[in-house]
Amino acid sequence: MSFRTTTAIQYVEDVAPGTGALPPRAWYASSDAASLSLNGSWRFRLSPTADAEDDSFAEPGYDAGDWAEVGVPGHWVLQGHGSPIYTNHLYPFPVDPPHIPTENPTGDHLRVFDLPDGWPSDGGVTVRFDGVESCARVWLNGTELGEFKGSRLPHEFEVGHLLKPSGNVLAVRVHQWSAGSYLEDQDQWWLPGIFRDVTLLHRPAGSVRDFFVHTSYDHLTGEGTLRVDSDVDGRVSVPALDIDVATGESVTVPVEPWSAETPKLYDGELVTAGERVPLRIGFRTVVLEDGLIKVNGRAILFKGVNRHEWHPERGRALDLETMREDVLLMKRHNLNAVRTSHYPPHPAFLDLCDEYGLWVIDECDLETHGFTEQAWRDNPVDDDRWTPALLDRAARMVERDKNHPSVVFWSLGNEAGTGRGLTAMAEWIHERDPDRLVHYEGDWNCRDTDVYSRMYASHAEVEQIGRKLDGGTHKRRELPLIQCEYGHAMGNGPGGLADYQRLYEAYDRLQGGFIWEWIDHGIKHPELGYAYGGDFGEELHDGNFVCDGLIFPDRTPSPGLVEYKKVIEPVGIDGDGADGTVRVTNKYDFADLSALAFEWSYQVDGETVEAGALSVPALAPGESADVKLPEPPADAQGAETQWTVRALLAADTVWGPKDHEVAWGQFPVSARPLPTVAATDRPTTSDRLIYLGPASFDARTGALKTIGGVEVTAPRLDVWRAPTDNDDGAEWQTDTRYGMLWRKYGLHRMRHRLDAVELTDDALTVRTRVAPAAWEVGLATVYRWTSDGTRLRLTVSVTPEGDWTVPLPRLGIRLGLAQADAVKWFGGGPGEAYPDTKSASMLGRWHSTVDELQTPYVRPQENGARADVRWVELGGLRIEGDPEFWFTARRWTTEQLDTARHRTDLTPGDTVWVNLDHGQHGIGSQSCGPGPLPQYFLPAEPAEFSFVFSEIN
Ligand code: IPT
Repeated sequence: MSFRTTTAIQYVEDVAPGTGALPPRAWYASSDAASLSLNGSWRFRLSPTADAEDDSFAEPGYDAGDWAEVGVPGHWVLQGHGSPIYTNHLYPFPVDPPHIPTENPTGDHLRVFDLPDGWPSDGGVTVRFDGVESCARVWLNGTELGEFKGSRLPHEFEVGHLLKPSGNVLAVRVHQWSAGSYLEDQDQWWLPGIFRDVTLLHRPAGSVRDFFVHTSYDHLTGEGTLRVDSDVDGRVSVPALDIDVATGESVTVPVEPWSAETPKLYDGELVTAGERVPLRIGFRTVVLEDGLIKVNGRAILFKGVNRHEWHPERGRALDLETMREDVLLMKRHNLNAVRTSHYPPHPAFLDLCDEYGLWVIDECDLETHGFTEQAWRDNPVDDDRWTPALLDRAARMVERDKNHPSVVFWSLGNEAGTGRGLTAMAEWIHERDPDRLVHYEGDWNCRDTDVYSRMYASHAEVEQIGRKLDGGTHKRRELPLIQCEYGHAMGNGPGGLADYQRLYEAYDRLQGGFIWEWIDHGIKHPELGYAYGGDFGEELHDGNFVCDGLIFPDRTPSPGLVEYKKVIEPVGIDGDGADGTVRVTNKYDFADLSALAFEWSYQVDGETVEAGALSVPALAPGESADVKLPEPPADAQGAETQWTVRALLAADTVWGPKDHEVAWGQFPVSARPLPTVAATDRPTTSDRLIYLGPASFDARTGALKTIGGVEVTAPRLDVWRAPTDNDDGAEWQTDTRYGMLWRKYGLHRMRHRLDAVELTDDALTVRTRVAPAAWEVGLATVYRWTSDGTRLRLTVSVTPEGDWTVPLPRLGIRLGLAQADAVKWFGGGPGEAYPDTKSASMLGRWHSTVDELQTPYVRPQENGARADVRWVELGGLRIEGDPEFWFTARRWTTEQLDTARHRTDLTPGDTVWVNLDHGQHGIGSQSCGPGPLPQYFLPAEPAEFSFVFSEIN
């Protein structure tokens, strides 16, 4: 005897995509057909299993008065019902496809609505769900419409025959887990709910059902061809082009082409007997030719990013303004491409990409990454039973998004291994839309794809591929490379972007890449600030691996985005300060430089003394020109001088205001005079103190106590930094995870042995050995203090002892100041920089505060260093470096920073801790990809560096 009544919920575990839905079609907003948004507050009831409740709630007259309410679009786990779960690739349930756990949070949603006055009575009506995670069963007025899976894809049902003028009851039962969950193992939060719009669409008699706008652009003739196929006949007009043709008919006229840089859209209209549909038409041709991805005859270079949909309070339920914010931020940071990792985005996002100009890789809602744990056994993409579901997903993406000029690639999905199902998807897509290319990274033989795509390949391998020395199948050798993911923006980083960009620009075969990823998926949390994996008591989770974006959860740009903006700037500005010329290179693929205004300025010790306009020809893409700079202002004796040349928007554009900075370059004229201090003062002792110039020291330890009236916690050698996510590295990278090795070798618990305090005629010298317990390695460290009576110079000499097998995190001194707030410096800024993340560090005079110097990484870690600092003033001291140094100041110690899990764990103390570093280890990308390149390592080597301290009044 069987007690489990499975029939009612069989669909949940059915590998089939669903039943009852209409065939997929283009997503558009009609000009004249009525529609009714069903977004808003819905009645909601959460059950622990799929079959805990019967379906009587769908019957008209059901009293849901005591149910809770949730907002649609939304995720119930972000609205007080249950909790989110974060796993990277592990399925948070036993892997036994297509079965899912008995514990299957199920949300019954109810919405009662009236038709607005004047709602037409002719034709049909559909209800469209733009996104429901992960499986839904739908009823209208007690009649079941069907069920579906495919969370980030639209599903539409015919409902005209069921509608009443008032009191309509739309009932939706949503299951968190379903067979579909096996296909949706993307690295992100599991967030059930009706998270995109629900809309009622009137379909007048004779209305368009589906249409396909085909455009192309012939770069030789300058003509565009348009043909709109529609399954209901009608006419197509484009007034600006004098086009008025029947559907199905081709027309060729001179046009301005569409590109991400010049997103020319023509407004048109498709008119059938029953409906008018606005069209936004972009003419462009995407081909693979000569082994290159070409648009409108030119090879393009992707300067892209992977974008998940994210909002810190609403999860993947994004409003239009948030989507626009993403696009504007991307445009303002010189990005030209988005991969919609790892599912089709809200369709309005693609409208924005068309309008503002971004190349799009539109990715299907498919990932089966968790099967990697069982060597891909039972992988649904290699099991024919699942193929209909895969094809359904491919069709729902392509049909929905096919009319967007911004979409140049269809991507089959992400991290799904290999298999016949993927081949079937690729074949169907190629057949349905031969005018776009197909992407999938998991296919290193490029069996199904039109591009060789990789993720996190090292610089060396990328270069090999660029040089066509990588081998591979015959087909692959004929294809260009893109890195669909690289530069892992988790925490501090990613490092090494400039080095990748140099390769992308050097080799034709390399057509750029997409940083992983756009935004940290932190969830706003009352106690933790932003929550990440594990903060909701998940049984399995991957911690802060979900916070790996170029922008913070609140969408403030992180230093990684500022760095990327500089690295991918579309204008090269290189100069020679000595001969006063600047070489300007147009790195756009399509646009000339006429939209930009150039400006020169001249700095003396970082301060701008003169500035003016620089006239630069409107260079065509790829062209360079040498432009003469004006005569430099009268020589500033004994000062460091330089030119800065900036490219700014010449006028307001749709994405940025006039004077928005697009690119810049700096070139030195005269070098910095290094600070000197004549060692004329003689150390004296009295009581328990030693005096030298403005300073006092502890006579027994030689520790600095005061500089003039400023109390100082004595500087000591410091080699420790709170490991970044990239220092720690991903768990699967076992060999060179320095975050772990540094801890193993005790660099976070160095002891300072005092060997000697020596007074001589002109110096106080303190000899020490800095070393960790348990190990024989150490750093013999000598502090030598001299003074000319007003200024105090410290020279630190470091000699490594023993066999150092790891680089140092940092090398410098740390001191404490009793009081400090405002900070002024001459050096790199305004933001943070590290050896391999300092392209955007601009040499100048900057000011900030100790609090503002902190970079708010969601998981606290080393941050906030300023590079190439000549001098800094804070806490009543001026500190000059010989040579330039890295400056960091914070209200907590490195040790406190290291133990904090969230920003809210950091409590400001009384002391401001200041690190003055001679060196920093690079950042790299090892939280998922390669570590720093060798040239950014900080090896344990003999070093000597000095600082000059003086009191400022
Ligand atoms: C890669 C995934 O494609 C992406 O979704 C994300 O998880 C990223 O890693 C890391 O944040 S897969 C990786 C194992 C190479």
